[in-house]
Amino acid sequence: MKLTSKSVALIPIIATVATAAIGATLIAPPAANAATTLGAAAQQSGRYFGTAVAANKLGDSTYAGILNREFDMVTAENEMKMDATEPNQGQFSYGNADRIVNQARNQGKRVRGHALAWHSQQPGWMQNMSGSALRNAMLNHVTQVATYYRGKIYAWDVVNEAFADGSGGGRRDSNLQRTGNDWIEVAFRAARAADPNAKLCYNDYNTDDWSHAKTQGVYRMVQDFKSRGVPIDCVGFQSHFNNNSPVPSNYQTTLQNFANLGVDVQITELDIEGSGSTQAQRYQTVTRACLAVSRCTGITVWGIRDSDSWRASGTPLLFDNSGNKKAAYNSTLDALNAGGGTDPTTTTTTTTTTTSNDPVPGACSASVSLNQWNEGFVATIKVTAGSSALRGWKVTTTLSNGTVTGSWSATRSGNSGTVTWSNVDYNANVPAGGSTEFGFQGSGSGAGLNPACTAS
Ligand code: 9MR
Repeated sequence: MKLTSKSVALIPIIATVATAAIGATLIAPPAANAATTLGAAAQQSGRYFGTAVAANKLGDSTYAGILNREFDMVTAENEMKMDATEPNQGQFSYGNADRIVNQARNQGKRVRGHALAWHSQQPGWMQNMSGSALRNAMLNHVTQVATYYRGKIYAWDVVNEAFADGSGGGRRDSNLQRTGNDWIEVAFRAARAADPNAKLCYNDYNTDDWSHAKTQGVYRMVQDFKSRGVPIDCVGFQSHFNNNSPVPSNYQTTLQNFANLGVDVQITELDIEGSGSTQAQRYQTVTRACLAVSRCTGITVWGIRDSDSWRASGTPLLFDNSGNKKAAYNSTLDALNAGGGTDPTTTTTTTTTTTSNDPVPGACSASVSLNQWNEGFVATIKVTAGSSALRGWKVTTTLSNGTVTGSWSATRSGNSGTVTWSNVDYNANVPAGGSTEFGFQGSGSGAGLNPACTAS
């Protein structure tokens, strides 16, 4: 029997078998009991539906009412950016970000962190920095903020908007970029060390059209990171659309091609200027594209009511200024309730680690992953238990021509020559065969660290 998508939709039980057999992509029929909120509707296919939140609006009862009812993921619109969290160098300020994080978590919602490193919205003290001072300041910022929120963040936008617009497909010029092309991967490694369980994303705009040079540039970077074991888990597509920057016809292809690299994809800042059925249709197109890509794990809109938007005059959101649901809300909800097809993606993950000694029963081994630039380095040390669990561990490293300037997830003795590291409370216990990581940054050379581990 030859199945058309129309006949399959009418006989869903057979459709499951047919999908497996012919590898087709099908949209499932609407659920019998359709969900009535965006979050609940997205959860039916294991996805989330989130919004950007502003701390100073949490006291607005209309705003908070919609937030609590509709969304199951939250992004701080500005409160976790570098200027907000480190207004003076070395002085961290988490008050407004905490209000958003605590409100979300108290309501059972998850949090996307936005953003650890960005050329924009840097605090004044950072804007004037360069070279290794800036590199170290950036890394310290990533480490401190990700450590502070460890365990509370579903996914971090580790680096935001690092690629240039236009035809070249290369990096954007910025003070961070001028510290060396490896600044992005170094930031990702520092974020991984600080919060090993958060998904780590690269986030950008104008990367929705597969044929654009910028999209291709980001794609090549993610491909390179995956092939070299740089810890990246996801790519965020901001997806700010209007008539000058419409939803491209190949949007789903873009999401799928990135997913095929072995990363999750997320729509992170969705808004679509317009009104009525045209806007509703476009929201539905975007929602369906995510649902059709199994590794598209969720959608976040960039605000709640039109009046909350960074471009309010374009009425780009799902609720009007009074908090009423718009046609775009209904079309989005319907698309979520209709569920998603599946894609034939297979996942491969490549991790490159230099192992310096193999674990033996009851003992441990340590290996190093080093990022060296002209004047400094970041080292991530992986501690792996042998065939017995560890209750504590010590690692020694050798720094012949370098000095430690900062570290995370270990207690340190010394800062050059032979440096001894021992576990902190939360990473003392390592199950048999399991591993944990700590890291440090330094000036000079990190060559020849030669880490050695002993159980303690
Ligand atoms: O919505 C944010 C707005 O309130 C800020 O003034 C602006 C400052 O840069 O940032 C807006 O959010 C941006 C996001 O952080 C990154 N992608 C583009 C978003 C819209 O400009």
